[in-house]
Amino acid sequence: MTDMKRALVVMDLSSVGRCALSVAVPVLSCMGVQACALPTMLLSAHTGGFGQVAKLDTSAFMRDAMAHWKAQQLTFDAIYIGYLGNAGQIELCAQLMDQSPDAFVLLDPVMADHGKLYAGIEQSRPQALRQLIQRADLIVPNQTEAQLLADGESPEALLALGTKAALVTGAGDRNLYLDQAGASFEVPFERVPQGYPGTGDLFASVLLGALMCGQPIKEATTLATDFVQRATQFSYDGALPVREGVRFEPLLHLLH
Ligand code: PXL
Repeated sequence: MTDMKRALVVMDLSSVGRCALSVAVPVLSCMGVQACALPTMLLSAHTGGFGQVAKLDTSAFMRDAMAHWKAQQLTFDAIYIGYLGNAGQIELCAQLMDQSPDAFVLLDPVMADHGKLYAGIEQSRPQALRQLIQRADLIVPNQTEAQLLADGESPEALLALGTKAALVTGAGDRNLYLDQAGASFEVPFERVPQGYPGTGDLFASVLLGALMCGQPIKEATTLATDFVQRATQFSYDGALPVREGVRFEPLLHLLH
């Protein structure tokens, strides 16, 4: 039996609030993918709603981990990049791609939502991320991130940045896919009246899990869209505090 596929998941570990690694690792595990976590930051909670959080930048650890994997010739089937602790980690991500040249690269350019950059993300981030976008197989910006990256132009402008494909989440009430081969489709969804932190992480994690299990992009997008819709509805119906994120744990079995 060949070993299960493994994904390197490069994003923060936030203790409270259900985002980033706290979402990606359980989702990928549940879907039968080995999730190898590389934390870019340690935080006591995500940055949207818990005041002044405790933070540790783990860039030095990232470098040591990468050197270890290089020495051991460890590579990954996919590299999933999300929230980065600082712009310097962009270069580390480029080196990770060099170390696993055959990896499928999923880049979530996490930096903004609802029309503005997240607290602590520098203005130059959209420009700086272009270095990774040109090497990505798939990027999954939300509407705000797509506009920042494409300078307000239409989603097609994202492809000009060199990524093989782009999936813009929450473009109106639909998720919109387009790729260099000229394919495109939309998956509509119904928004609950409340936005939750971590929904982008949940979406991208389910999407990657499905792709790594061999599902075609349209099926994978539909699965991820439906799962996020269901989880947000579940959280909304339960009147859960928004800053706690989406309560996906009781629904994980649906991905198994
Ligand atoms: O879900 C995106 C995200 C990831 N990581 C951290 C965040 C956010 C969004 O606010 O604060 C630390």
